[in-house]
Amino acid sequence: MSDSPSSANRKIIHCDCDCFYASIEMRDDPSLRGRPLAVGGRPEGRGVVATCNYEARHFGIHSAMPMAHALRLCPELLILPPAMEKYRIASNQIQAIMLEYSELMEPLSLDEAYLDVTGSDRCQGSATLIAREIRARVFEQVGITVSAGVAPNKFLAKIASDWNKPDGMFVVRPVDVADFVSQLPVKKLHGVGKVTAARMHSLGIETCADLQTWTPEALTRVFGSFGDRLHQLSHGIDDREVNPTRERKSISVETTYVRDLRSLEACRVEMGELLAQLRKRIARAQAGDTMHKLFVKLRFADFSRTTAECVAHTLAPARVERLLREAHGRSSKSVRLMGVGIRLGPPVTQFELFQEPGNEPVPDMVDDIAEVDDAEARHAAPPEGADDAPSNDAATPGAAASSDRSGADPA
Ligand code: TTP
Ligand code: MG
Ligand code: MG
Repeated sequence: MSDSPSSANRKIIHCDCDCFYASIEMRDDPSLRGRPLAVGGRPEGRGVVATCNYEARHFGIHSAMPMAHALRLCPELLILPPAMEKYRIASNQIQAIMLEYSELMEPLSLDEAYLDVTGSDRCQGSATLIAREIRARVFEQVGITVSAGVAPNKFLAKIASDWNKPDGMFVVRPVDVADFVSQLPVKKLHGVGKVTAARMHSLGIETCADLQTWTPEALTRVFGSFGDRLHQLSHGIDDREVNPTRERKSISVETTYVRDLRSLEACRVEMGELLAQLRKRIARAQAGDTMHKLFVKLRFADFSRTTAECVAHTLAPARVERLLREAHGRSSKSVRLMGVGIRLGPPVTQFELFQEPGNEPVPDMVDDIAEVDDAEARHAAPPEGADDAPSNDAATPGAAASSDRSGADPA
C-alpha cells in the first residue's frame, strides 16, 4: 500500500448507507419493511424527521421535515425514535470493512466515508471491484445496503454514490470525467445552496458546462473567494486528499451586520435566523449527537470580541438566549458581528436535538457559563469568514458561515 500519488490518478470510493437509521430499524424488525417509516422526534412536540425509508419518500417526506408535517403527508407513517447506539455499532462495522481495503479511510458521518484505494492491491487493484465487494460484505455482515461512488476524486465520488441510490453504484472513470461533469446541474456542487444557485440561474448558469465558459477571474468577481473553487469543480478538479485523521471540532455560523445591532433585543431577533442556519448545518454534518458545548460570540463596534459558552447537548433557544445576554452584558458598545456555534466531542447518548427545543429534560448537569478571553476565543474559532464549505451565504454580502475543522472540507 503506497501513499496516494498525484491527484489526477487517484481512485476514490465514497460509500453512503441507504436511509441509514431506517435501514437499521428495518433490519432489526423485518415487519417494518415495505411500509412507510420515519425515524426521528415525536410529532406532538416539534420533532423532526432524522430520516425515512424510501417508501416514506414517495409521500414527499424527507430529513429535517417536521414530523407533524410528515404525518399529514402520510397518516399511516410509522415513527420510531432514534437508537443511536445501534447506528454507531453498525457504523463501526462498516468502517472496519472499508479499512480492510485501505487505511486511507475518512468518515464524514456515521453513514458515509471516503476510501482512497489508489495503492490497494485488493481485487486486482480495481476500485470498481473493491466497491462492489464492500457493498456485498456490508449487506452480508451488517444487514443493510450501501451505495457507492467510484471516481478519480472526492467531489465526483460523492456525487457518484448518490447517482444510483438506493442500493446502487456508479463509476466515473477518468475518461468519463469531462462528460459527466459538464451535464451536472450547478446545485450538485458542494457549497452551492439555494441563494448561490438562484444567482447563477439569473446569470444563465444552469450546468457545469455553463460555468466552464466563465474565467476564474469572472467567477471571482461575482462569487468572491468561492470563484476559484467553482472554476475547478466545474472542470471536475478536486485535489483534496482523503484524510483519515480529520476531526471536526466545532460547527458555527456568524454574520457581520451591515448596520450594527444597537440593542439586546435587536440581537435576539437576528439570533433566530442564525440559529436556524446553525440547525441546518448541524443536520447536514449529522453532528447532533456529538454536541458538547454551545457558544455565542460577539464582536462589538470597537472590534473587541467576547465568547460566552456553556456545556450543552442540545440547541435549546433558552440557553442560547442566556449566553447572548451574558456576552452582550460585557460591553456597552453596539454589536457588529454575532455568531453561534457548538463544540463537538465524542457522541453523547441523548438524542435531544430532534426533540422539542427547550422542552427536553434538563439533565443534572449545571450550565457552566465560562468567559473565554479574546485570545482563547480567537484560538478556538476560525478566522472570520473562513468557510469550510462556502455556504449559501457566500453570495450574501456581510454574511459568513464558518465551521472549523482540522482538515479539508466535506465534499
Ligand atoms: P444521509 O446519508 O444524508 O441520509 P440517509 O442515509 O438517511 O438516506 P440516503 O439513502 O439518502 O443516504 O444521513 C445519514 C443519517 O444521518 C440518516 O439516516 C439520519 C441522520 N440524519 C439526521 O439525523 N438529520 C438529517 O437532517 C440528515 C440529513 C441525516
Ligand atoms: Mg445515507
Ligand atoms: Mg450520509
